[in-house]
Amino acid sequence: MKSGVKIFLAVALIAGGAGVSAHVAMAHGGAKGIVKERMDAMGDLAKTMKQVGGMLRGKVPYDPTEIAQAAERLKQHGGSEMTKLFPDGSLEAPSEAKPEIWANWQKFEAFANDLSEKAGALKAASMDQSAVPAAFGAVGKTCKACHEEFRLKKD
Ligand code: ASC
Repeated sequence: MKSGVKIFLAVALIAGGAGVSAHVAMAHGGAKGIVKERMDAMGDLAKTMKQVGGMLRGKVPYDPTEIAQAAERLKQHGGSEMTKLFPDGSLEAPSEAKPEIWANWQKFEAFANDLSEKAGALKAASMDQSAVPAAFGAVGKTCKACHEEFRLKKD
């Protein structure tokens, strides 16, 4: 690869990463305690999703080992690791959690479990490049479904 192209790609990668961090820092500014912990966890999920998404879109070199590691990371965030970050009524600003979470706890729990399950399936698919996009899409669908139901709309 020509060095100019390399530099361009490096700058684009850093700028992309900084964009995610800046967005997360803005949305999560001033968060404390458990609200900060879960916003940080969501930020790590977003970053990990973007890392894999970047590979699938050819923005970052494709690496099945990194996809497997990312999938494991996504999986670890799900299930009880996710639900324990939502103690009853923890809604302090700048939380974007809806009170419906606690009124529909089983449904919320099911989404959290689904994250681990779909991420586990992505890990299992990671060595079969043709299976990765659908498995990755299923993880993203889980993120989206839970956000649509249980996260406040951003303006
Ligand atoms: C992300 C992110 C989300 C989900 C969602 C998937 O990377 O920040 O909220 O994926 O967009 O559809």
